[in-house]
Amino acid sequence: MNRSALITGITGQDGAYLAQLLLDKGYEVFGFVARRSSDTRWRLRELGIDSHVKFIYGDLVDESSIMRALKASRATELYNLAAQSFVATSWDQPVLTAEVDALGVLKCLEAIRELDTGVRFYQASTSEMFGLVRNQQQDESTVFHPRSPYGVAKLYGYWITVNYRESFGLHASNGILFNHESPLRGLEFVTRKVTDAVARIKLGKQTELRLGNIDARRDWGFAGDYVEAMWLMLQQDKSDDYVVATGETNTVRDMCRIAFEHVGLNLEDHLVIDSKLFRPAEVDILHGNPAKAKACLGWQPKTGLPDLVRMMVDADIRRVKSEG
Ligand code: NAP
Ligand code: F7E
Repeated sequence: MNRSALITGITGQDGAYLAQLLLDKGYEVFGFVARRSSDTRWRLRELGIDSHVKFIYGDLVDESSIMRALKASRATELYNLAAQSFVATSWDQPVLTAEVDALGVLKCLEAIRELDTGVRFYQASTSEMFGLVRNQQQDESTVFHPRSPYGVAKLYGYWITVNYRESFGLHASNGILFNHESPLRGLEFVTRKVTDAVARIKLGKQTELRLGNIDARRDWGFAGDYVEAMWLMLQQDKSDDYVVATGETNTVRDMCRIAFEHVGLNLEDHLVIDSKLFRPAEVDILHGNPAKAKACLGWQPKTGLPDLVRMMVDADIRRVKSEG
């Protein structure tokens, strides 16, 4: 059977790795891309797959463009990864965040309902929905309490996906993914900000690293491992919701230490705490329990935090060196 997938957010970190995974599996891959005034395809080029993806222009705020993309691609699977995904920005642009991260999901589901082609749907839900956590380790039954406009918008996306599954029998699944990183991570997120800074400090191009709350704890995994879980969810007979995490939690400080030690530097010699980088409300700790994904999908993470951080530092050293 010919399999084709439409990926929104294909120019982002996860979109690039997912496209690579699906191309390797023989899928025809369509990328739903927003028109931007500058180039956004560097990740696809880094993976060497830019010319293998078929691009369709559209925007999640424009339902007609989603409908057209679904028709043109004849996709059997739709992965909705597009989002305003930076938590800090969601306080500055809360309405945009809701338009894209909440209503954008509804628009995808409405297009699927209207076209009635049986396309399977993946929604990129997030551990940010747990926010002010109620359980020591969070799983699919943990109560949600989002702490940012991003988390609140994503919670709508989560529930509308559940609702359309229950109301209309759509094959629609939520992946509740904990933080996942890679050399393709955006520079605004803390891990990549740190690994880029470590590379620049090591190569004499920067002296300090300014951070906010380094006591926050996250359950960090490798994006390349996590996209496999997304695909597995859509291969199940029944759609469902799954936590995807490593089951380990570390502080931002721990993560920094690994990065600095990898190149023989001392974190304390370069770290500056900047109060402007603290958030109006913080998610202090995230610690996932991926037992259901393991039992039902046979998924488990392959990459631990130390290997992930070293991989990112090495990639950033190569990049900074190539800048000359
Ligand atoms: P990312 O690197 O920030 O990528 C976001 C993607 O969304 C980009 O391709 C961006 O396009 C696209 N996009 C933004 N607004 C759009 C719009 N209005 N219409 C169409 N496309 C739009 O994010 P990521 O880390 O790959 O994450 C993928 C998804 O998983 C997101 O939904 C995120 O919220 C969610 N998530 C991420 C994590 C994580 O730790 N990475 C954890 C849980 C959930 P441009 O490149 O053109 O801006
Ligand atoms: O922050 C702290 C910050 O921006 C992690 C997104 O992919 O994962 C991501 O959201 C922690 C926070 O990721 C800086 O306060 C300290 O406690 O890397 P981050 P995030 O907010 O956890 C979830 C699961 C998603 O769904 C999101 O889309 O690090 N922190 N100092 C800092 N964070 C940043 N960015 N920059 C700092 O200077």
